[in-house]
Amino acid sequence: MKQTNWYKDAIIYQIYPRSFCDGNNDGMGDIPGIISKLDYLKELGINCVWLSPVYDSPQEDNGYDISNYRDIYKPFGTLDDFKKMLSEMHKRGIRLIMDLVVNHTSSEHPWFKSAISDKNSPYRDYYIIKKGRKNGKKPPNNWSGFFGDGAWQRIGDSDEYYLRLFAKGQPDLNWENPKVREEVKDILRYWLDMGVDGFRCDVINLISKDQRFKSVAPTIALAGKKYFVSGPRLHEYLHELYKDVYSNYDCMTVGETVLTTLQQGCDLVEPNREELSMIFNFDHTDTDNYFGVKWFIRKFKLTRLKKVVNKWQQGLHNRGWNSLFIENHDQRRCVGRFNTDDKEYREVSAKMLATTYFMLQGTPFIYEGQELGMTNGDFSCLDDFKDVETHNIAALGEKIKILKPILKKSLYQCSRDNARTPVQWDDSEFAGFSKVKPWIQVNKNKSFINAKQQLTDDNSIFHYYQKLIEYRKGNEVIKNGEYIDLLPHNHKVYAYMRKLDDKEIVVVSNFTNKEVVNPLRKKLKSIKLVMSNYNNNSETLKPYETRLYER
Ligand code: TEU
Repeated sequence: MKQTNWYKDAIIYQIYPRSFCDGNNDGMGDIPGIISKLDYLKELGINCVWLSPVYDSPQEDNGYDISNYRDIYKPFGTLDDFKKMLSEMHKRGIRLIMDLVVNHTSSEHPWFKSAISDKNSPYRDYYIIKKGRKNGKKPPNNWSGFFGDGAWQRIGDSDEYYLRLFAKGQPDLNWENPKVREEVKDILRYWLDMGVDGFRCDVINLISKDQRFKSVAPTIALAGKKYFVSGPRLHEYLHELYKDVYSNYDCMTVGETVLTTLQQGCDLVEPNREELSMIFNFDHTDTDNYFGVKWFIRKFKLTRLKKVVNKWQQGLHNRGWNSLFIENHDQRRCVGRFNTDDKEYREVSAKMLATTYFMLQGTPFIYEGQELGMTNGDFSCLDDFKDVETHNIAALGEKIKILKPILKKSLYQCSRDNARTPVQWDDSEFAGFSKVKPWIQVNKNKSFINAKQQLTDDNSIFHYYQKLIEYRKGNEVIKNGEYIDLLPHNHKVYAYMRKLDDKEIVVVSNFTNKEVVNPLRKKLKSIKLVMSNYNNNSETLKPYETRLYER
């Protein structure tokens, strides 16, 4: 099948189904709710949706724990609802990529239930089950998981443990077993044959584990990562999926690849290697923390951000394709982050961040609510949080007393639930998300931050995104041009150029809440101003001002 690489022209909107729109008023978002908002998405201008998991699941990790890969979680709807949604999307020129979560299943998946209840089960070897040390009193090694606790779970009171790099209910699959790989391929074909257009591949660079399962010297973050991040057979497995499945469809894949170096990133996306279409790297979201641990908040520094953006923009140019994002369901909201402001300067902050990442090379992703400038949640106690990771970290803080004060502040600021509050459609009691109390609380600022208001306001963040999307479509300079950082050492202003033949695009963004003299004022004299978040073309940049120029 000919690969058209349509994803290079895609603008992808991420839907987190629980929090998007509740069609049947049970307090939880669902597929009928999504269908009711497709015209809204069409109006925004996006042409592809990434749908976070809708598969059947006990929801320990909101669907990233799948118990049936071929059916829909009932509160979200039925397979028929899903098919209707897909065809309604396609009718509107919107493609759909699914979340593919195959590093692990749910512990409620029939494979796992069989694997742990019967030592002779054919599914035993679908998982990674090992004898513990000290007669089973200690886990097989000292690896830690991503959610703040150990990576191994004891099976009952036996001396055996299963590996789970995330929550207890997320046992890792054993990709060494060829049968597991065949199962995954069947799942992929099932959805591709139904008409879906690709996959966002959850923590896909964790699927290959070093088979020696050795302990490591204690570290601050994620003990054992060198044995399970980008493991020895990762590239082989990905190529196998490409060869046996993806190559037969005009589809795309975006790998969620945590802790990836540029070289590893190139190896995953260089087209001739036939692995993935693109990856998400997280270097820019780690610029405001220490040791890659988001809970250890670090003061933002613009030059640090520029450095990692430069690395990936220049490093992948002409080698492989990039993805661009500043929010998702695991990150806090971008307004109020990267030195911006979610109060007085919220609107200009949202527009400035949007312009700054939208003109880079790669496929932009917009997370639900980002196009409205939604803010972090207003949680006031631990019970307000629903996320398994947040509760695990809170428990860890209790256990290791010295962490408690550090964690308390960052828990509220960095909890993933900040991005999971219901999308604010209007100013009614439950923000037009639902008629009943939602599964997680609605932000109070729905009274003035909501889609209904923004659709009627030409100057809104929604309309600003709409213009950026329109500008990007078919623009060869943005798609293929070179990227040049114009002020690599400037701590206040981010300015870059995109250049293709004799055409240029320049973005200038003030990342501070103060006026700053535009350092490029002389150079930009004869260039045309295309878009801005202020009505200002003076030599001074207002707080969080952004300007998009072209020549
Ligand atoms: O996230 C992978 C991942 O590494 C996250 O744990 C991330 O580091 C964390 O959310 C930051 O706090 C993916 C999904 O996006 C996430 O929602 C799932 O919980 C996780 O995989 C397990 O499937």
